[in-house]
Amino acid sequence: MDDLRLKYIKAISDARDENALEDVRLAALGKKGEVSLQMRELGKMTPEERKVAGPTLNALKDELNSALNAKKTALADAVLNARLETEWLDVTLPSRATNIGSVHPISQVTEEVISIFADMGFSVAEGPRIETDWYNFDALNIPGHHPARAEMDTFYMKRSSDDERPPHVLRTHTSPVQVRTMEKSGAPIRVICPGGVYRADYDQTHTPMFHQVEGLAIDKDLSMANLKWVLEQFVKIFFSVDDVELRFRASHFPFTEPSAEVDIRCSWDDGQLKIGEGNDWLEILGSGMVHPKVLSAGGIDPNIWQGFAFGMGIDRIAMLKYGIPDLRSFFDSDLRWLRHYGFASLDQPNLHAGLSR
Ligand code: 2U9
Repeated sequence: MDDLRLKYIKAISDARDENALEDVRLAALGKKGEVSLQMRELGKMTPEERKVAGPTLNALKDELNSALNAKKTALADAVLNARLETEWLDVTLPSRATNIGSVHPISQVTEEVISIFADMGFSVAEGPRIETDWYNFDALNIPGHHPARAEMDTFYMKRSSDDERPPHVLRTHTSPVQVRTMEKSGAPIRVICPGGVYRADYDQTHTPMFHQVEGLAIDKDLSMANLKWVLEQFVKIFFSVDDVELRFRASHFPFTEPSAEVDIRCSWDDGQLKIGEGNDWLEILGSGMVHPKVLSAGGIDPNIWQGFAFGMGIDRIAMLKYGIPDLRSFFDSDLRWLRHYGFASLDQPNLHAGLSR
């Protein structure tokens, strides 16, 4: 037993790595290991012999196990120490330059608009950019022969030649999202719908894709007065002015009756726009009371419910607020432009910290 002990204690101490140590363990304590075989011999002994040999063998087994564990830890420490001596890092070196992206003004302004209307109880809805002609036109009281359809310079999707159904369209406004909201949730409603829209038009002030935010409020007793208050709040907070005068000009949209275009008082001095003062007017919104036919199309009873709607161009109000001169530059993906007009990702708008930098 003493020989066995000396042999394995030495083998453990001599083991150079984990594999060698495992071989020693198997040779001593594995199923066919020498110590394990000795344990098996206990059964053949007389009770007296077993009384002496049993505890001695168990003690040997325990001692070898402890020695194996201690050696295992020592080997792992040695490996780690070797690594620590060869691998090192100079934490005082300057870090590599990283390219930090910026938030596009359209995303920034969309978030600003959302946070202002959210504060007034409006939620946000989104919908598909490829729409049926029913959601984009018919449900909004724009029938097939209506001049608004032609005026909107619609992009039509392609159907196969034997398909008689009317083609899908790229939505020309976000209004279909409000129709879908009416169908889905019914009245009352407070919702705004921001997103990209498409019209086949390209010049200094038009791009074939641009962004709108439209709002819809439906309830039993809403009027133009509520519309005016909501828009006044919006303009004041968005442009950070204490007071601003709104001018409602009678207009016509198929989906609202009556309809009004909304101008805000402003001045243009030395090409510098000031909101809320001066003798000029700036058109920023279209609005009106939702047409009864549109309520019906959305499954809402116009004899019980009524409400207001409005729409504005996000790109346009972004240009006005941040002094961006050219609409088309929004969509050029010019890195220098994005760095100049973009916003820091941690500078997201919230009403309490102030909307902008
Ligand atoms: C439903 C009912 C009514 C949305 C409205 C306008 C007036 C409007 C333009 C502003 C500038 C579009 O970006 S722009 O070219 N929009 O003038 N939009 S009322 O009316 C709706 C929408 C949906 C169900």
